[in-house]
Order: sequence, then C-alpha cells, then structure tokens
Amino acid sequence: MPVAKPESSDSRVIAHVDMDCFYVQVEQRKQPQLRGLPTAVVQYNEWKGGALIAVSYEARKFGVKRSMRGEEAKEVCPQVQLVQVPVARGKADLSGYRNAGSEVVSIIARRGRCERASIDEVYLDLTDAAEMMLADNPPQGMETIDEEALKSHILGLNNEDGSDVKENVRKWIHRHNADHRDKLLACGILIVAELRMQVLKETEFTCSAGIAHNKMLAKLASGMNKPAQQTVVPFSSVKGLLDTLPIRKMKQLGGKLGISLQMDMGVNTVGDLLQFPEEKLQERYGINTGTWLWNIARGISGEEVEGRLLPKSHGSGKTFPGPRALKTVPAVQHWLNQLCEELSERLCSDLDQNKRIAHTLTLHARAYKSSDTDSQKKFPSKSCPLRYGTAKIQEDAFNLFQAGLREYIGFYGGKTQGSHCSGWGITSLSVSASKIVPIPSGTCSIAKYFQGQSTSHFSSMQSSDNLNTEATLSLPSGSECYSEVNLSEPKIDFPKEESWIKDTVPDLDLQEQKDLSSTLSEKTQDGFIQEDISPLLLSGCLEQNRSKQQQDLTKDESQFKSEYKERKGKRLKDKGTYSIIELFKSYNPNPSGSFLSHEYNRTVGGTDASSSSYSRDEEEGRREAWGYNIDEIDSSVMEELPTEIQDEIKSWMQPHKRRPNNMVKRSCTISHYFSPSKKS
Ligand code: DCP
Repeated sequence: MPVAKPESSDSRVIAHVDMDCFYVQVEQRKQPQLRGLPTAVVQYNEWKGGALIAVSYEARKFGVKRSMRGEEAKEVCPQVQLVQVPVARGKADLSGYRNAGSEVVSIIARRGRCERASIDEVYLDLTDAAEMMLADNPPQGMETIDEEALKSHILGLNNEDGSDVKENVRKWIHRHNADHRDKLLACGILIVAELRMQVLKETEFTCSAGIAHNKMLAKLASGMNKPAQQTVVPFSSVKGLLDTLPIRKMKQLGGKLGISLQMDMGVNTVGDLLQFPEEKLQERYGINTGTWLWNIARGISGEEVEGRLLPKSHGSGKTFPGPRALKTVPAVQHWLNQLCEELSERLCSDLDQNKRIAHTLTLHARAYKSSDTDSQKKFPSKSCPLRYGTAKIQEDAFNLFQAGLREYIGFYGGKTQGSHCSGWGITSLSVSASKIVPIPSGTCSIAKYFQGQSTSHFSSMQSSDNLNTEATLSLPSGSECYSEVNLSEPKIDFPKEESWIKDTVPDLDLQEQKDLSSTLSEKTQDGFIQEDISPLLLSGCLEQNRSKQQQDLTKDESQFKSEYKERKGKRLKDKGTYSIIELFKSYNPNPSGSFLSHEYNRTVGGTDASSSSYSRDEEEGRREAWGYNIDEIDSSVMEELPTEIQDEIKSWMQPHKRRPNNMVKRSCTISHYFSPSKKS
C-alpha cells in the first residue's frame, strides 16, 4: 500500500544558507591579519601539525584539503597559516563557533521560519515573505536590482552565448510573463541576497545559499557555487539537475542505501531512479523508503522547515584513535568527567538563557576487544533520566558506561584487574542530553522540576559484580593532571537489574543521531540563541512533556515508570525544594561535609523521603534549626541560576534588605533553594 505523496510543494520558496569555510572565518574575525591569507584550522592534537578541519578558499587554491594534516598542508602551501582550534578540558572547545553560528541564525530568522540545521547551516522558509513582496513590490516592476542578486546563478539560464551574465539574471527577474513559481523565486533571490549582505555587515562572515522550492533542492544548490554566492533552482531546471547528479551526493544516500542502489540496482545518478516504478522501489526498500526514492528522483520533497533555532540535544564527545584508545576504567572515568562537565555547563546555560531542561542522558562509545571473535559487536549506547548538576551527570554517565561495558565484554569478562590488560579499548566517548523541553518560568516551577531529581537511578540497585578500577591511570597524554581524577570509590558496582537504563536511543531522531555522530568527529550540529519564552506559553508544558515522556517509555522500563510516578506524586504534594539544593551542592560542594548534610542525607541516603513524610511540627522545627549565609553563595553559581532566582537573591543582597549577620529570613522563598548552614 503506497504511502501518501507529499502535497505539491512547488510554490514554496526555501533557502539553505551555508557559511563559507566557517571555522576559518571565525578565526579570521578574531585575527583580522589572517584575512585573505591561505589559512586552515587544525585540531588541537599537534601530531604532524594537527588534522585540518576547515580550509580557507585561498588555501584551497594551493591544493590544501580538509583530509590533510598540518605538515602536508605546509608541503603544498608553505605560506598556509595554521590556527589551532580552541581547547578546553583537553578537547576542542566549539563554543565560539556555536555562538558565531547563532549570530548568523538570528539575522536569517528575521525573514521567515528558520531551522538551524547544523553549527553553520540554516534553512529558511521564505514563502510568506516572497508572497508579500510579490503583492506589494514585485521585482518585475523594480527599476534597479541589487548587485548581489544579479550575481546569482540561475540553473538552466543560458549564459553560454557570450551574453552578459548579470544582464541575463536581471531579465529573468524582470520577466512579466514568468509563472507564479518563478516570480516567487525571483523574490527569494532578492530577499536572500539582502540577508547575506546583512550577515556580512553585522557579523563579517560570508555565506552561500541555495534557493528552490523545497529543502532538498535548496541544500543541493547552496554548495554549487561557493564562496559568497547564491544558486537558484527554477522548477523547469529540476530534472536537468537531478538527471546527472551522482546518487551518493544526495542527502541520506551517502551511506549504505546509496551503495545498495549502485550495486544492486545499477543506479548511478538520481536520474537513473526514474526508470523504476514506485512499487518496485517499495518492494526492494520498503514502502516509505521506496516512495521517498520515487519522490526524490522527481525532485519532490515535502519536508517542512521546522522553525527551530535551538538545538534538540546537547552533546560532548571525544575520539581516542589508535594508540590513544582508553584501556582502563579510570581513564574512561577521567574523560567522562571532562565531557560531563562540558555538557553540564551547556545544560545550565540552556536552562538560564532559554528556560529549557533536558530529560535524557545518553552515553555512546565505540570500542574494540583485543582478543575478539566477535569484533563486529558494537558498544551498546545507554540512556537514563537526566539529573542536573555536574557531579550527578558524571556519576550517571559513568554508571551507564559500566552497564554498557558489562554488556560489551560479557558478564564474566567484566573483571578488569590490571590497568593495561583489560582486553578492550575505547576509541570514542560521547555524552548527550536530549528530550529538551521548555519549563514554565517562575521559581516555583523550577523548584518543582528539580524536586525529585536527586536520587540516583543507580543507587537503589543491588550490585552483583564489580569492576575493579585500578588507581593507576592510563591516559593518552602525559601532560594530563591525574590528581584531579576522582577515584574516591575504588570499586565500581554493576547494578543487577538495568531496567531503568535504556539501550540505544530510540527517542533520538535522525537529526539527533547525526548530531551525536558529528559530535564524535568534533563537528557539532547544535547551537542556540536566546529566545523569549512567554510564561503563558510555557505554562503546563513541563507536565505535558512528562506525560508524553511516560507514553514513550517501553515495557521494560516499568521500574523507571513507577519511580517516576512516585516522584511526580511527591512533587504534587510537596513544595519543598530539596533537590535543587543538590544541584547547588554539586556546584559548590563544601569540603567540610556540613553543607546541607541534613537535606542531603534525606534525599540521597537511599530513602528518597519527601518532606511530606514529616509532620508539620517536625517540619517547622527542622526549618527553624537551619539558615544559610548569603555571603557563602558563590557568585559564579549565581550566574548559572535561572534569572528569577538570581533576581530574588540579588534583592536579598541589597544592603537595606540584609538581616543582621547576613542571615536570610526563613520565610523567603529563595531560602528554600540554598544549602543552609546549621546554626551553631
Ligand atoms: N568541521 C569539523 N570537522 C569536519 C567537518 C567540518 O570540525 N569533519 C567543522 C569545520 C567547518 C565547519 O564544521 O568549518 C562547517 O563544515 P562544512 O562542511 O560546512 O565546511 P566549511 O564551512 O569549512 O567549508 P565550506 O565553505 O566548504 O562549507
């Protein structure tokens, strides 16, 4: 039974905007003396001059390619300027590139629905803007056409007769007898040219663009003429474009499906697909894929521009190729801690700036076994509910790793007694946070969210076997600071049951999977810009999403379900905020251990008791016994808090509001969120 065809998308105007040699441009903006010079950005690993990850167009002319290492690049172009990617926590720090991408997105989004597709590419649905221009000020009647628009490449426009190319473009835009679709594209040409000029003016970055009637064609077109140019695909040129386009160049056909089409069906170009009836393609590849192939052969794609400026997930990953593979549990823990720290930082900034929270923590790894009969076996990805706070994320990620490792090496192979003879190696690690949803603003809601998050999903589990983590670290570089590794627990217990851990990531969609794999190759797809979120819009959103999350759970997650219900029930009954205290505890732990010891024991000590289990008198008495000193609040912690909480704290920090000895009044709402110091 064939699936429904997408509705005709011929009259949409979609642009795909792609930054030119993006990391190079970001570095050249930082160091303007590099502008115009052959330049490349290299990975921080300096072996053979580091791997090139971005190459300027000046350097490309000399034959410098992304696949090269710095030393090779110097051979083909001795004057090439190599700039190292910024480093933090022993890995590439992409935050500067992410933020630069956000600057661009915020400009592009001014003209229509915008979808941030990766760190440096954006889709824009210009249909409304184009229709409006056509109604109010159609290009056909314009006396002058912007120079940048005249430089557009219009596929199918005959420029081979020696005529003036710009003049041909001008005529094409001015055609009164053009059909509606082409008139809309003419508007798209003007709007995108203007946007690209605006991007250059405001950010100093150049970009290239494709303008067509759907996302697929716009994406294909944007890469055709680079840098700083735009390419248009009129409806009449679609067939000509696809007929000769190598099949593997199509999005999603670069992998196994593309290979199968070539090997099994003899399809080398997209045009070759036209010979197969839809049923035949469905028979071979399944109904949906078959129909999708039939559609793309004809340039049909109903995919919508999603209207998403913020990332769907956050990820932090690192690869450990060849001899740098991690071979001991402590080495893995060290790097996991770094990755989790970065992830936690980004989650906090997302919470602060966008009032969004993530629900799922996932660990991915690639591994090998040295004595392996089953070398194809993949390290299983694992996920669990995400708890906020660096220490908790680190703890949970490490537990996920151990669960994955146990499965990977087999139950009894789990005893790795030596630091170098574990028989396995980890060649890449990544942690990601997904299922990110907005939360209702206001301290009460935030408190509600954080409540119930403090108990580890691992802590209540019985252990049945152990991995002995040797105190010796085997880290890839001798320069690492070993003393910072937390090895406080020499023995790591594997939980017996893992029903609360999800295998793989069924809830991540294709884009997110791509995000994660890109993270591993140090190219992330995400980024974010600030967005105003109306409290009204957000109201009730958290609970809705939680309900949805519950629906998504599979049968074997019944334990997590019941834990969730229990916590939810407690949240409804209890307005206390013990868990957010946990969050702060992990930011600002007090070495004396007295910091929040009372609260901490109640939540983490395994009982997961809620405040409702206390009688009112007990509760009042207990509260009276505590206070917190506002001078103890670390200002760096403050900055990471939701703004509402910050405002509340700031108001308490104003001198006229301060109580003697800086003790916060017990009735203040915010006092519930902070670690009290016990009155002596
Ligand atoms: N990137 C990376 N690792 C890769 C590929 C890319 O770190 N394997 C980074 C560096 C790039 C950025 O992502 O600057 C965008 O990648 P693109 O593939 O879009 O390439 P560029 O923007 O560098 O060049 P182009 O002008 O060809 O798009």
